[in-house]
Amino acid sequence: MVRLRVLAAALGVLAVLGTAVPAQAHEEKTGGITIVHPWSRPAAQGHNGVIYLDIHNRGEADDRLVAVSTPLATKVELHRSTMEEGVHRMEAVESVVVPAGGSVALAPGGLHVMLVDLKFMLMAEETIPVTFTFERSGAITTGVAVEVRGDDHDY
Ligand SMILES: [Cu+2]
Repeated sequence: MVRLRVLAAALGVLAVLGTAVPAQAHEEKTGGITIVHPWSRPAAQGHNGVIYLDIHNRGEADDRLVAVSTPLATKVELHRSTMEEGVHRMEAVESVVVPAGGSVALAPGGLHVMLVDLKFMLMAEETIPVTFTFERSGAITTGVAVEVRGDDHDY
């Protein structure tokens, strides 16, 4: 948290985040949308990072994740991983639909948020500030935990 506060101050994002970047942000809500346990992996400055999360929609209309932003990356894209003839590829997608009364998982090997050209190293056990914007329900800014997991490192 100490390093995050320094980064946040340096980037001038504290005004946006207030004082609260919850370290254990397992659920955040806006409108009918709930974000469940967003997490990232350690990554080096200048490399790409990744964010995974589950999104639930308790609303009565479909919604779409249309943008993700963080001051820690030069650019943020929504990607889908595919496997074609044994070759791992990623393609950009414009948005991710979250069906009414349903959910969508951004998880290793499938949909994910790509943090392009990190401005800072992502270290294990840090929490990074990220804003998720939905077409109908608006924006949620929350802390995303940087975690080391034992699975392989494909996006
Ligand atoms: Cu990707």
